[in-house]
Parts: sequence; structure tokens; C-alpha cells
Amino acid sequence: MSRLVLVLGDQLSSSLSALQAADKAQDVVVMAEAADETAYVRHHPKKIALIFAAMRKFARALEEAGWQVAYSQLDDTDNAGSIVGELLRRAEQYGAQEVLATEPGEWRLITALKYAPLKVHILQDDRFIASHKVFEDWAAGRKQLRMEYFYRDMRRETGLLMEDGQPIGGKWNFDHDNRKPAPDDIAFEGPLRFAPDETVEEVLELVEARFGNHFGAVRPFWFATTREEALQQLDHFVSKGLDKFGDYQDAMLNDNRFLYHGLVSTSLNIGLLGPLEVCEAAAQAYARGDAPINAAEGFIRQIIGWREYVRGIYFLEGEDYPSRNALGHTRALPDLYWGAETRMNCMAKAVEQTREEAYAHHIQRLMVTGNFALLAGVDPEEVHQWYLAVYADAFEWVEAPNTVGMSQFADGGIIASKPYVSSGAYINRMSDYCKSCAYSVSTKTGEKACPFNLLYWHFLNRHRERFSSNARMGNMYRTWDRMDQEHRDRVLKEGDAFLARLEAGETV
Ligand code: FAD
Ligand code: DLZ
Ligand code: SF4
Repeated sequence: MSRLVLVLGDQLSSSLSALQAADKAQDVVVMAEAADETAYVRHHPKKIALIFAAMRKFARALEEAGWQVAYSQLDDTDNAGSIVGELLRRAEQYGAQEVLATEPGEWRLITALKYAPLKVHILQDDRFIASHKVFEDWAAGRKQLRMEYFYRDMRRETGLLMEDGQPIGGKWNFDHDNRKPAPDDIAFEGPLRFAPDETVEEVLELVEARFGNHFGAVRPFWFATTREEALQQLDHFVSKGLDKFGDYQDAMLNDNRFLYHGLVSTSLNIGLLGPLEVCEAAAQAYARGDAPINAAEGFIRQIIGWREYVRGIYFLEGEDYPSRNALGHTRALPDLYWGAETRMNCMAKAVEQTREEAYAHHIQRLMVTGNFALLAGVDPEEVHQWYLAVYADAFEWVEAPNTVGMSQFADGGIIASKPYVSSGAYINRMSDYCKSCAYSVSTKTGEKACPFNLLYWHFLNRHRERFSSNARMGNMYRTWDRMDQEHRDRVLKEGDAFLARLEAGETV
């Protein structure tokens, strides 16, 4: 009797464990564009288009490789609208009773599969370097989890940038050499832009018709939607952009959205690329002398370090992780996150780019939109749902720990040892945003004062009890305490007034 083989929209890898465990001669692959999956948050239309286009092309590639594929398009009249609904429908159609599934990257879907009235075998997702067991063993008994130590184990495990058991260059981490402010000129032309073919065009029309009212522009659409395109994108970045990745990974510019970033997360996260091949490409560029160690090491650390680490935390911490709220923040997400007018140029730029590209790089996510939400005390679950909706690379296993943990400190310090908050000075140092802003970054109080300056101290003051004993934050509190009382009172009063205006929906 045939079994069903579930392939989700972010599982587009021919090495997928469910496919490996199946029998091409008799099992049926089930892939479904499911209304429920498009609706649990209001995904950016580009994200939906990316997933549907890549799913359709992957289904075709599976058929060409001899698989029988039962593919449901969103508008098919008999589409049941949910993953489990589609499995039940296909089970009846093919007389199947068992399902092979690779573990989804979201607790929501894992639970749905577990309770489905079918025998579902959930297999490990081995497209990652560290299995759940490896991560659990690593974490067991440690008082504090820190990515850096996990990363070193991953270097040893993969042998990436290692020589005779030691890190190449004599250090594990070259971050000290990275994080330079934005340069005047960017030599990298940015990512390759793939023109829509017939399949993509069909999907774009569907997405425009069904999700045109979601936040975000569906066109121009140029993401890689096949493994071949993803490999071209990777090769383009490694040969032309990687050399300066380390230097400028934290820089931000008004007129350059991609700087020296790889744009590989969309392909990695839907399975078109694997983490090891991406890292090996970077390690080879270093070996050839095409990229310095600070760039290759920095890039590889993001993937075998951060990417694996946040996944480990998501599964270790359990289902309630995305709704944690250690700081008790309750403010509603301000409308400016959905494009309402704002006078803060950094926020306007980050949101505008998010709307147009479904992409913002790490520092825009962390130190602009994330920083503002944290300083303003926005409910972290609302922040989480925003990030999950608006970025094309957002799947809960990677988005939630980055948002809830790293960016909002809502997990109480599991991912980050201190909150990522900064005043406007950091944004000014790393970008040219402040030069064209209605606020003045060097002004601390008054009408022109940069809101990040006011809210930074407001945040520290209102969370004093929790953070003043944090060794990494003592300096900040000492600086605050040295300011004269009158100034501090004024900052807090103006901070309150700013938050009241934000709450009232005024343009800030
Ligand atoms: P590059 O800057 O070129 O980096 C290379 C690769 O490293 C990325 O493709 C990505 O796979 C990996 N990487 C880098 N940083 C991280 C990280 N912190 N966690 C996991 N992988 C990382 N990344 C996602 O893939 N999906 C998300 O939903 C997501 N949400 C985020 C939310 C917040 C609040 C923050 C602060 C970060 C988030 N990140 C997320 C991490 C990071 O911003 C993106 O991975 C990166 O911007 C993707 O662009 P890129 O491919 O050009 O990356
Ligand atoms: C994000 C997403 C969207 C928008 N649509 C689909 C879909 O129609 N079918 C599907 O199989 N997967 C989709 N996904 C991805 C899932 O919602 C989910 O985030 C991942 O499978 C979790 O690993
Ligand atoms: Fe952002 Fe403040 Fe700079 Fe304006 S002055 S761009 S609000 S950091």
C-alpha cells in the first residue's frame, strides 16, 4: 500500500529525510498550497510568492526525477485549505494510511501532525548540522548557554576553517576586525535579480489577486526559486561580495539596501541550499585568497553558529517560547511598522525597504526596528508576529529566537546576555540615516531630540531593578546617574510624552 510523503513549503530539498525514507515506486508526495498556511500571520506577498513558486518548481523537479506528486494549488476547488486536511484528502484518494513527514520548523504544525487522524511518522530534519540531541547534550548541565562556545564545537565538528584541530588564523572569532561604519562607496552590485519565468508570473498573478491587500509589494519579484538559481546567487555573493562582508556587515545606508550581504537566507530556509555547502563556498574563497579571514569566519559563524544555535534554543525551550514576555511589555505595535508616516528616517527606511523587498539585513532588524520596539515597550508577541509576517526568510524556528530572544529580551536572557538597546548614536555611527532625519541625533532633549536618545534612558530607568546589576550594563547606569537630576527628569518626561503621542497614533 502506498504511503504519503509530506513536503512542506520550506522543505524543498531532494535530500529531505521524508523523501529518503520513501519508495519512489509506490509512495505519493503531497505538496499543498494551503490557505491556513497563508493566514496564521498576514505574510508579505513576496514571501507567499517565493514559497509557492519554489514549491511548484520543486514539485516539477520531483516528477522529472520519477516521483508521483499530488500537488494542490491554492485555487484548486477541492483544496482542503490546510496541511492536515490535504493529507486526509490525499489519503482517501490514494488509499494510504501512513504519512512520512520531516519535522516541521514550527510547533504549531508539529502538533497538527501529531494529532492528525492518520499514522504520521515524523522524521528528523537532518538539513541542519546539529540534531536536537546534539544541542540538548551540549546544553545539558550548562549554567549559561552562549553561542560562542556552541559555535566552536560546530567548527570542530565540521572542520570549517580548521587546521590541525585549531582555528585558522589563531582565533575563533574575528569580530574585532568587523563592524566598520558605512563606507562612501559600495563596490558590490548587490544580489542577482532573477526575472520571473512563466511559473513565477502565474504565481505573482495569484498572489496579487488573493493577497494584494497584505503589507508589502509583490513586484518587482526576483528571488531565487530553484536550487540552480540559489547556487548562482551564492556564487555571485562569494566571488563578488564576501570579501567585505565582515567589514561592513553592520553598516546601513539610505541608498543601498543590500550592501555586502549574501541574500542566501531565503534559499537556505526553504531548502534550496544546505548550510554546509554555503559555508564550504565561503571557506574555499578564503583558501583561494579571495576573501580575508574576518569575512569568511564572520559569514560562516552566522550560519553554523547563530543559525544552528537559535534553532537549538527554539526546540529546547518549547512551544511557549514565542509568547514569552520577561519584561512585561504591553504596548500595541505602532502603525508605523505597517507603513504609517514617521519622522524617524531610520525607521521609515527600514520599513520602506521591508515593504518593497521583504528583506532587511540583520542590523536593520536588530538595531532599528527591533531596538525601537524594545525601547518603546511593545508587546513582544506582536513584534514576533510582525517579523514572522514581513520577511521572506521568516519561519518560526529561526525568527522567534531572533525576535523574542535576541531582539526583545522577552526570554529573559537565554539568547542575549543583555538587551540590544542603543541610543541614536549607534545608528548614526553605522549609517547615513541621521543626516536626512527630521530629528537631530546629537540633541538629547526638546522637540528635535532623537526619540532613540529619549527612549534609551527611559528604558534603562524603567528596568533598573532588572538590569543595574548586569555586569555589562553597569557603565550605562553610572552614566545615567552622573547626569544632573533636572536633565534626567526632563528626559523621562519627554520620553513619556513621546510614548503617549505614539500610543495616540500621532505621527512621531
Ligand atoms: P547575511 O548577512 O549575508 O548572513 C549570512 C547568513 O547567516 C544568513 O543568510 C542567515 O542564514 C545566517 N544568519 C545571520 N544571522 C543570523 C541569525 N541571527 N540567526 C539565524 N541565521 C543567521 N534570519 C532568518 O533567516 N529568518 C528570520 O526570520 C530572521 N528573523 C530575524 C529577526 C530579528 C529581529 C533579527 C535581529 C534577525 C533575524 N534574522 C532572521 C537573522 C538575520 O537578520 C537574517 O538571517 C539575515 O538578515 C538574512 O540576510 P542575508 O542572507 O543577506 O544574511
Ligand atoms: C509560510 C508558508 C506559506 C505562506 N504557505 C505555505 C503553504 O501553502 N504550504 C506549505 O506547505 N507551507 C507553507 N508555508 C510554510 C509553513 O507555513 C511553515 O512555516 C513551515 O512549513 C514550518 O517549517
Ligand atoms: Fe533614527 Fe534618531 Fe538618526 Fe533620526 S536621528 S535617523 S530617529 S537615530
